[in-house]
Amino acid sequence: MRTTRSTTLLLVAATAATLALASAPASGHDDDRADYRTRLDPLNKPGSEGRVRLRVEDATLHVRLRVKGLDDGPHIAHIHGIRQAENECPGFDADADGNGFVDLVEGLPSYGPVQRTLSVGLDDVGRRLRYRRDFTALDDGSAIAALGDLSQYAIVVHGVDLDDDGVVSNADVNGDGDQAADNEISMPALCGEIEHHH
Ligand SMILES: [Ca+2]
Ligand SMILES: [Ca+2]
Ligand SMILES: [Ca+2]
Ligand SMILES: [Cu+2]
Repeated sequence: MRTTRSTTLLLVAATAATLALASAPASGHDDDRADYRTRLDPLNKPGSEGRVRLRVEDATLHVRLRVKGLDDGPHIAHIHGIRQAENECPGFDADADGNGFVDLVEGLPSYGPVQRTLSVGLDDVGRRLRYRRDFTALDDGSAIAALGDLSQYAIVVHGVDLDDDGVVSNADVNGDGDQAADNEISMPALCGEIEHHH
């Protein structure tokens, strides 16, 4: 189990532009406050729903996330995207292998790589999520300000029970060694495009 989880975390993390641990000190003087919100819509988990509110204040990102209708098990959440790129939630035309699920990799052209992980490892577990968290850096160590306008990004909540055992845990449901198409932990459950909230 430990090995499986570690492998999965690496897979998810590998979608980030960089894993650099060295962090540049926050350099901005961004004293503006900007509010955003997202409605999360089901991608591979029908019946799920969620809302995220985000506020960028000075150099801090405040996040309030609520999701319900999930399968039991761990749910990783990310801000995905690239500045000035296509930062959208995929439709089912993104299901390139036709297996009925838009997996993490198939969705990347739409929502882009991971910029900020909102979850705490695999500790956000259960059928519903509810948390408030503050962040002062992106996953690559850059200041939050490097994201720019958050309406260029999307939020993805991962974790779908694919083998119907009632829990998100299997990183390779078909047992073929490929941990993308049928990975319960990285499988996107919901996605929402971030919008300004005035
Ligand atoms: Ca697929
Ligand atoms: Ca399962
Ligand atoms: Ca597989
Ligand atoms: Cu993600």
